[in-house]
Parts: sequence; C-alpha cells; structure tokens
Amino acid sequence: MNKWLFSTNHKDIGTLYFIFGLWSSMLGLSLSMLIRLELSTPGALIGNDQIFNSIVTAHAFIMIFFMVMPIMIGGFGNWLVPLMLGAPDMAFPRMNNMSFWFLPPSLFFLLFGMLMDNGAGTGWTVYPPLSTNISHMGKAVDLTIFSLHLAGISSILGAVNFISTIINMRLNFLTFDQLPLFVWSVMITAILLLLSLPVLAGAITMLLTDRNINTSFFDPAGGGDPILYQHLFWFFGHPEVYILILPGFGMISHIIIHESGKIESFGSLGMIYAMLSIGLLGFIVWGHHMFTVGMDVDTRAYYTSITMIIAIPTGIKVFSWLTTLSSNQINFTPAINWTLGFIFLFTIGGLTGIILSNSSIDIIMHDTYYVVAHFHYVLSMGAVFAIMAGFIQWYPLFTGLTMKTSLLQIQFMIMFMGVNLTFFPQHFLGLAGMPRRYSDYPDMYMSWNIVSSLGSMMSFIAVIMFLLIIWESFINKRLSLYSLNTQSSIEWLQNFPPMEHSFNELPILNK
Ligand code: HAS
Ligand code: CU
Repeated sequence: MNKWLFSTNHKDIGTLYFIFGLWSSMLGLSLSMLIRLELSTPGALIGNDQIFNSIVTAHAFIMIFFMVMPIMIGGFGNWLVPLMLGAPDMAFPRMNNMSFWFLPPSLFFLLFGMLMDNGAGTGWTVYPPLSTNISHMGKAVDLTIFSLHLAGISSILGAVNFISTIINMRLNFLTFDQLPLFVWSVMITAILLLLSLPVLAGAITMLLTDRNINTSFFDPAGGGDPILYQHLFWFFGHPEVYILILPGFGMISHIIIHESGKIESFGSLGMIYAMLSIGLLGFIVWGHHMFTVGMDVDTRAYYTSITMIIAIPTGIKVFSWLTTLSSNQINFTPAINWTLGFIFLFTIGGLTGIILSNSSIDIIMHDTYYVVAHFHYVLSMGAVFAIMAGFIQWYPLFTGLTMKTSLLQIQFMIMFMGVNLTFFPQHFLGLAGMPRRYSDYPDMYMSWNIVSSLGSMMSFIAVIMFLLIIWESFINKRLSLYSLNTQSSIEWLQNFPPMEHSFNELPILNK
C-alpha cells in the first residue's frame, strides 16, 4: 500500500499511470458507447439533450486528460525516459508522485461535475456564454473547471520534471542530437505543456470569476468579449492536440527502427527538427478553430497558410518512417501491425485536417461530423494506435510476460475494421451537413449512423478482447526474455498477481 501511495520510483509511478489510464479508458469507452447508442437510429433514447451533451463533454475530457495523456506521458514517459537516458530515476521523484496523485481527485471532480445539478453540457471547449450561469447555473461547470485546474497542475509538474530530467540527467557522453527520438518527443511535449496549460488555467479561472464573483471578462454586458475566451482556449487547445500525438510519434519511430533491424531512424536529425517545427508552429495556428467567428479575410488567409505549413514537417516524419521501413523484410508482428495502421490512418486524418484548414471550406464544415471524423482519425487511430503499438512493444519490459501473438493479430484485425467502420462514414455525414453535438438527426442521415454505431460495437469487442489477452498472459505466466535468466524473476512471477511485486525488484534492473 505505502509502496504505491508514496512511491518515488519512476517505474512504479509509470505503472500507476498505466492502471489509471486503463481505468479511464473503460470509462471513456462506456460513454462513447452511450453516444453511439443514442445516435444508432433517429429518435430519442436518452430523451434529454442536456444529459447527452454532458456525456459528450465527459467523454472528450476523459479520453484527452485521463486516458491519452496519462498513458503516453505518464506511463510510457516515466517508464522509458529515465531508462533511455541511463538515469537512475526522474529528477524530482517526489514531485513525480504528486503529479500522479493529483489525477484521481481531478477525475472525481469531473465525474461529480457530470452527475451533479444538470451536468456540464458545454463540450470540452467550455465556451461562454453556454458555460456561464445563464445556461449552466448549478455547480457542474465549476466542478469541471476545478477538475481541469487539478489536471493542469499535475501536467505542469510532470512537464517540469521531464524537462529537468532530460536536460540534467543524461549520461555524460550523450549530446542532444544523440538522444533517442522518444526522449526528444517527450521533451517537446513537456515544453508545449508548460507554455500552453497556464493559458488554459487563466481562461478557465476568468470563466470561474465570471460565473461566481460577477466579473465580465467574457460578458459583453460588462464590456467583455466571449471571443476572447475562444482565443485563450485555442492558444492552449491547438498545442494540446500535438501534445496528444508527439509521444506517439516518438514510440512509432522506436518500433520502426527496432522492427526494421536498423540502428537509427532514416533522417534522425530531420525527425528531431520536424518535431521541433511541429511544436513551434502549433502555437501560431490556433485561429483555424475560429474561422466562423467573423474573422477578417487577411487573418483567415494567415491561419490557413500557416496551418498548411505543418503538413511539411509531418510529411518529413511520415516519409522518414516509410524509408526506415523500406528495403527490409517486414515481419508482421502485432506491434508493427499497429504501427503500419498508425501511419496509414494518421495520414488520412492529417489530410482531412489540411482540407479543414482552408478557411472558406471550413466555414461550411465547421461543427459538422467531418471535423469529428478528422480528429478521430488522428486520435482514435493515431494516438490510440500508437499506444497499442507501444504497449505491445514494451509489455515484456513492463511485466516480464508475453502476450499471445495469434490473439493479438485477430484483435488488431477486429479493432482496425471497427474504428474505420465507426469513423469513415462520419466524413459522409459531415459533408451532408450533419452537425456535431446533437442527440438526434433527420432520417436522411440514418444509414451511415447505423454503420458507425455497428463499427463502435466492433471496436468495443476488440477492446474487451485486448483485456482478455492481458489477463491470459497473467494467468499463463509466459516469461519474456527480460526475465528468463534471473532466478528472482521466476519467484516474482510465482507470486501472482505480478503487480504486487514490481519489476524493479529484479536485481538486474535495480539501480
Ligand atoms: Fe486537427 C480540428 C487542422 C492535426 C486534433 N483537430 C481538430 C480537433 C481536434 C484535432 C481534436 O484547420 C477538433 C477540436 C474541437 O473540438 O473543435 N489538424 C489540422 C491540420 C493538422 C491537424 C492541418 N488535429 C491534428 C492532430 C490532432 C488533431 C495531429 C490530434 C492528435 N484540425 C484542423 C482544423 C480544425 C481541426 C482546421 C478545425 C475544424 C473546425 O472547423 O472545427 C496537421 O497537423 C496534419 C498534418 C498531417 C498530414 C499528413 C501527413 C503528411 C504528408 C505530407 C504530404 C501532404 C501534403 C498535404 C503536402 C498532412 C503525407 C496535401 C493535401 C492534400 C489534401 C492531398
Ligand atoms: Cu488545431
């Protein structure tokens, strides 16, 4: 008990993040199934649009702040960064513990927000005036804001820790250009977090005072402006979407290098510069989320052009991955399946992003399902596929066990079909004008919505299957190469469940 609550060990804390992220992913998945159930046919299932909107809002927050970020940065970052640097642990181990333990209370506040009064049906953007007390009187939005404050503090502390660790705790002879790409990706992500989260914190604090102590930052009646909120939110929100994908880029690079039997990525330095450019450009494109606020034509032209430029460093990454893979015999292992799936589907999502970046097109497409399709291709098939690839790749390191390859292959096929069936038709729905965040629709949108909901059932089955595969590996205790040669690891495995005894207890890895 104390070992977990007071842990200062990067691997144990990483494991805590994985468990937390897995738990949240079940929660986020359940909410998404409710959304797809409501939308599976025309007509009402839940019968209350405020509840539907609260579900959509909680789904987004949970998936972003309590699933992808904890798993990628908290889980993989904590486990792998110190090992890749040759460091004994993170720079501030006790702060690392605090970063983690801010998250459970934050999640509780979010859930209270969803369940109290009428829930927070604001969408993850929390735009005023919808989020002010005109439309959301009760405490729900205040609780949601407080949840974001806590999650934000957690991430800022984590970011400080990663930046300090990477700058100060490298092995002496490692120069920056020799750092592994995953370490680079986490450092850039941490810098993005450090620069963007305080702006979100400012925006939601101003919203909190508008709601509770009668300020009027976002209220025209008092000389304020709701558009100011949108600028502050998206100055955070756009870098945030790169925060969600950059560590995935890092993991994908490592898996490709490993699977193609090479010692480094094609264009290693170029990959570093590409990630740096994506991170930098990510801070000056936020206006592409606000094309419909009445922006003048020059500003629209600026945001359109600068947004499109991001395709260049991203293209550098995609083509470098493909070049690293080329001229090798590819063995279709489960990790490489997810990796190839990532490259293909992330690119589709990226291309629809380029389409949306055209301001004149976006004025028509904004707030339609086309946007929903875009961001699920880069998130559900980008970020999540990268997580699956990384988890399978490093599972033997994390647990000392191996999962069953044949089951993983089948599971990949089901999930691949499931997510594509769910989200590809949403492009058609968006092009036909179906708006996002509505609980019902006219009959003309029915067919593709049925396909989408059936696809989500398929993904659901694939996720349950993945849990069973993990369970199977724990039951059958197939040792991985990491643990085969040490006596203590065998004893460790005999004490089921393995989580009771961390892998750090193996003398071989105990630094
Ligand atoms: Fe996005 C909305 C544009 C990447 C996530 N995005 C969202 C939202 C989320 C999100 C969550 O400009 C919704 C937020 C909300 O709730 O309202 N996005 C882009 C562009 C890129 C991009 C240009 N997005 C991401 C990533 C995300 C993410 C990564 C998370 C992981 N996105 C937008 C726009 C909106 C938007 C508009 C607002 C829409 C609206 O109305 O609300 C780029 O970073 C993508 C670059 C990647 C590629 C693919 C690989 C590159 C290759 C090189 C060759 C390609 C070229 C392009 C030269 C481009 C292979 C040629 C073009 C052709 C069409 C062929
Ligand atoms: Cu954006």
